[in-house]
Amino acid sequence: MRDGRVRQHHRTLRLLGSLLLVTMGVSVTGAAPAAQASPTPLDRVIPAPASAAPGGSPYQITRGTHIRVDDSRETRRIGEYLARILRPSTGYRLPVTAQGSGGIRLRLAAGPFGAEGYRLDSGRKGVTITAAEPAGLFHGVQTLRQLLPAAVEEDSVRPGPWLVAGGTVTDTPRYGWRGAMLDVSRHFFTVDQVKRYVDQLALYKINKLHLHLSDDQGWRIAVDSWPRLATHGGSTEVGGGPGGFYTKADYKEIVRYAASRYLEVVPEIDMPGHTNAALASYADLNCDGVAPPLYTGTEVGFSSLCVGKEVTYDFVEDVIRELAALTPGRYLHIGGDEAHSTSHADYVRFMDRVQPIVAKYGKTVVGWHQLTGATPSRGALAQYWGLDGTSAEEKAQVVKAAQNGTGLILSPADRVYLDMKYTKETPLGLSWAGYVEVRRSYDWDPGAYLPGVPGGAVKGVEAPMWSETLEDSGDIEFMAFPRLPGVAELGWSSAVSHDWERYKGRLAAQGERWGALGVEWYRSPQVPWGSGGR
Ligand code: TNX
Repeated sequence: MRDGRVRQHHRTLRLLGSLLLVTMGVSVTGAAPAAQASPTPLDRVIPAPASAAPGGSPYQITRGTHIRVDDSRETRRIGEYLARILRPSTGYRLPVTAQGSGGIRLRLAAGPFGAEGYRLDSGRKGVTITAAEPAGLFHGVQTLRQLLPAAVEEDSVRPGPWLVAGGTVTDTPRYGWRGAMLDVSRHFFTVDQVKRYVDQLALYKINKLHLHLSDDQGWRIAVDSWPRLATHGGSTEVGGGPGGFYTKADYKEIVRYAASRYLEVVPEIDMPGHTNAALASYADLNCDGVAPPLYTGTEVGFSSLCVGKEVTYDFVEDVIRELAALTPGRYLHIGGDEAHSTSHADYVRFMDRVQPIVAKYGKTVVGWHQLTGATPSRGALAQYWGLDGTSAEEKAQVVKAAQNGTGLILSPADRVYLDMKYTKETPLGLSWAGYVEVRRSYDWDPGAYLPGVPGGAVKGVEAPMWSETLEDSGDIEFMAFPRLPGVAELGWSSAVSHDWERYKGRLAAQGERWGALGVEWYRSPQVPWGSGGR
């Protein structure tokens, strides 16, 4: 799979794409005035807000603008975060202060906003974002960002003007789970690479970062009671590179950074299959007592923990205890997919033993939807990754679990697997679930996806990024953009606002923002990029 020439070709394509953009940029700037004619309309945001009522004069950020915050530490922190985005491109000081009037104001107040909603009021004197919780303020700040010209994301001074259209946005999410998964096992990604992705996710109001921390090719988290998991099990990756792992301090730093962007980290230890890296690290974990070699290929389904051995559960409990202690979030994902080397009886027995261990350490179980073939514990969530072609029997099993109280996270592979190729020509990614162009990824309704599932059982959506073919941030971005914003919109925006024709215009306008942020993206021919979406 690692074909040097293919990769080289891909990099050349990306480079050519960027050059083309630069050239286009030059000619456009030559022809048109630099200043934006009119401010971005209030509803030109991704995810689409619940309501946008334009009216009144716009607000203009100027040299004299202050960012006003109330006394809470978190509000101040969000104010500083906004200031750090706005200062380099505006060149203004934008002090974050509790005094004064007008300007940009962040305000916590009781109201019908829920845990993540907000209201944004914009007029001649200022922009006020009001929310009941800091997460709502933070999401409101992302809306404000998108209402400003894309150049606001640049890291050097631009001319502006920095206008925000007048009116009111009132917004609250459809689902509480709007996730993105990153597979750091097949290829390892550094703390900085993960942070970079977190920043991109935050722009679209994603609120869960699911880290796939272990698989056949690599164990990526330090476990004190089983140190060889990381030092040996983490020492390679797909293609034979050096791999790597997160120390506990690294992992805490990821959790802290994600929390500062209002994302909750959901760690996954995949078991009983996808465990070759662990089995290679400790001979004792194998039924035959022999450690297999490390694995750097891309096959799946060949490894299994030894369900009949007691040491397996000592191991699982140690890992879960240490990981739970590092994780402030509510969830612990135990994988459970593609356990093709585990008999059904063993799989059920294993899940019956392991789920109570997760509860013992205060966490809620999440598993891939194969968990519904065992007995999901009370409150467990199942992550559905089937596709149109999944058998009726398998779908019925998931629907039945949902009817019996298991919550669902929807990650249909032929819609939201960000590692699927866009077309047969795009260089990165796999295609076992088909080619997934931007429209296909966006054009479905999570609420109606699995007939028979009670409405309340759908907890949200998640976009997994498996990394068999992905090696660096550019690769991640090329696969995430432009599909990820669509998944974010499916998770946030109500079904009534769903409309591909209008969405693709809003999406087109994001291209300029990614350009300013230095984010790679696939210039899908389905999206009218050139027009800027206007
Ligand atoms: C299936 S989806 C897998 C992963 C692969 C992925 C590649 C799932 C729960 N398992 O092991 O990385 O396909 O697309």
